[in-house]
Amino acid sequence: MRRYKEASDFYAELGVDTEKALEKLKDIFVSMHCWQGDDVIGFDSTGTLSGGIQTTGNYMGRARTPEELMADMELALSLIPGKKKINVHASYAIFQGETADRDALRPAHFKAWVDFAKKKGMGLDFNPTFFSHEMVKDNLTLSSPDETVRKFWVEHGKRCIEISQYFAEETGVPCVMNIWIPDGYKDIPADRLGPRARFKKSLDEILSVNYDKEKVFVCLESKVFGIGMESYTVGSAEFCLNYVNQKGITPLMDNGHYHPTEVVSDKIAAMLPFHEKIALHITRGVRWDSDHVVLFDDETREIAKEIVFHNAEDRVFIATDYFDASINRIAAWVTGMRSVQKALLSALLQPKETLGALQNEGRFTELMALSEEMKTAPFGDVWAEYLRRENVENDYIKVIKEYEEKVLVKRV
Ligand code: RNT
Ligand code: ZN
Repeated sequence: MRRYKEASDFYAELGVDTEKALEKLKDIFVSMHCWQGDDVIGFDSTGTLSGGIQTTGNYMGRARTPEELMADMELALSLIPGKKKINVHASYAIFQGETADRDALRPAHFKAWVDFAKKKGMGLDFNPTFFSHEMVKDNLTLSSPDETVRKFWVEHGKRCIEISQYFAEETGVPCVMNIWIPDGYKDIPADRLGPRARFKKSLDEILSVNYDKEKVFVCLESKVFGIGMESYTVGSAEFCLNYVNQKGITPLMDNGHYHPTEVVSDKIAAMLPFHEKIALHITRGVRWDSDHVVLFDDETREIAKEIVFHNAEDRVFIATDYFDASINRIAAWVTGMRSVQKALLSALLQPKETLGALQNEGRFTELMALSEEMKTAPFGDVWAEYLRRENVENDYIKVIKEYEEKVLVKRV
């Protein structure tokens, strides 16, 4: 409390109201991905992850059942302040008795997720799963030249729109449904246009179903390459951006999906003038799209700054997307989610008017100096106050370690 008071005075001198910042922060939704808890395995397949993405490590305690995954998520959510949503993949369907293939999924297969979300008072986001399945043929799904394969995945996409609308209706919170396909080629293709033409046709077919655009926000996520698909990606940045523009759906940018010196923080302000809503997957790539746990690092802070400085908190769907199997998975969730929230708070505590004026007046020396000063401002004291007000334990490692010793060790 005393430290918060001092920090608050420090920020007030710069014209920043810490109370206003905390008020705003607690209303910004961050969607927590379910797939950190079980290394992206899900419940409907044989257990091998495909699609050019990879988890590494075998820390003990991977969630193996819906019950285990939900229990772990529940603990993680209790250690994360603010407003949250839960982000589910289609491969996490929960079957009671009879199973259904991806092209036959129904809302009933996700009722347990709805019950879980309702219990937590949270909304749900959704993702069709176009990987880890025998109908992925030669690394292709919606862009496959094999009509049986392509049609199977189109049907999967349609099923997922229905499930997304069910999520929105049941929880009362709009559902963000993100389409990402792994499709690509390891080596130089002879035809780069054919797969993209088929992908476009498939997306058109999926989007031909009737759905409530106030309740379901369909997104398209681009990518630059995947493991084993280094030479060509069907859903490249240009393809996806053109497609979402033409169809009026929502673009999704994953900050692991661009060339190493391109940054999503810069792209946000290039998208906002053209889109009412944009969506983000926040991740941390180390040397490649490695999906390390998100940290409170420069790029995460810069992304948050772009959202907050343009008052776009309601226009940007923020979600996490990473998977680390080499550390405690619950801690991975909490560290990553809190890092996003810390970045948002740090942006809310910037003297944005002053910084903006310095830019417009061409006073770049002072702009640089003040931006640097802000990095050592007493941010941590305001964050600690936020956790206190949200009734969230600061020392989450202690809580998670206890759970590890009591629950996770038994999962062998
Ligand atoms: C893959 C994409 C995609 C996945 C999830 C599991 O590179 O980022 O969003 O991580 O769908
Ligand atoms: Zn992603």
